[in-house]
Amino acid sequence: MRFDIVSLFPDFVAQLAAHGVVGRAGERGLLSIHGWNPRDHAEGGYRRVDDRPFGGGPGMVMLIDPLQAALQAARAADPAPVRTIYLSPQGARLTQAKVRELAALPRLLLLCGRYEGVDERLLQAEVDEELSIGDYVLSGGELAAAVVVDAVARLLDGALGDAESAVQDSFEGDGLLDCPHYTRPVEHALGPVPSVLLSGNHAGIARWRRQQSLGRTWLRRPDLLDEAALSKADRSLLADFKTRYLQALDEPDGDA
Ligand code: 9D3
Repeated sequence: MRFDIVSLFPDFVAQLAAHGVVGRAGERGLLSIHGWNPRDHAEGGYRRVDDRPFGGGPGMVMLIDPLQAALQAARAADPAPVRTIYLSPQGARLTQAKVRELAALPRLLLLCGRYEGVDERLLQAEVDEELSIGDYVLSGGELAAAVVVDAVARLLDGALGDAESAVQDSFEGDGLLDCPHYTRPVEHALGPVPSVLLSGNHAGIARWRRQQSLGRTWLRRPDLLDEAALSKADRSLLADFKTRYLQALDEPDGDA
């Protein structure tokens, strides 16, 4: 899969391509990342890429022409059809379902804004889709583009090692949060490892993990529980978790 990133910060793109799952996927030839700097497509000695907003107000707005030229150069660099995505606070929220959709495409062209944003006419003419990564304020679209690339890259066939598995993760599997994890030592000043995990009873371990996943989702992300398809056994595990959780709240010195 090919990613093109239009950004005023080309170093950022290089960093993204050099590390982690994304870097390794690049080394394995599963993806490539190409940066395009609108400043390289700006006219005149000053190489302006922004100007003051019509109507007044604070901040600057990115000019149409350098962005359009950068987008066109990126598109022309490869014949595969490309979806153009603008990362912006006004976009639809990125979800794992959207990530899966994007991972099936041959190319993505990611447009990163800076300053107050981009001239609306450029967006109307050149952008297929607008995405946000969440309800908090970033300084620009670059970190959001990195999130998109990372989330998409790990879904590409062969991107994850044997130990890593996309299917096991929250949101990729059954829409529940993950269970707690423990490793050595068994005895530690911070507490013991739950005995069921040391029992060798694989059915018991699976049941405990499922119950922890259900219980933690109920406690921390009840919104996810509304969407999850729970079996009869799941509902009984969760009911038991709730009973024991509420009992523990009643016992002032309870460790559970
Ligand atoms: C403080 C400036 N704001 C005035 C009301 C508007 C604003 C402009 C540009 C807020 C943030 C930004 C830069 N953000 C992004 O480009 C961005 C973003 C984000 O801020 N949050 C979540 N997802 C994204 S994707 C791109």
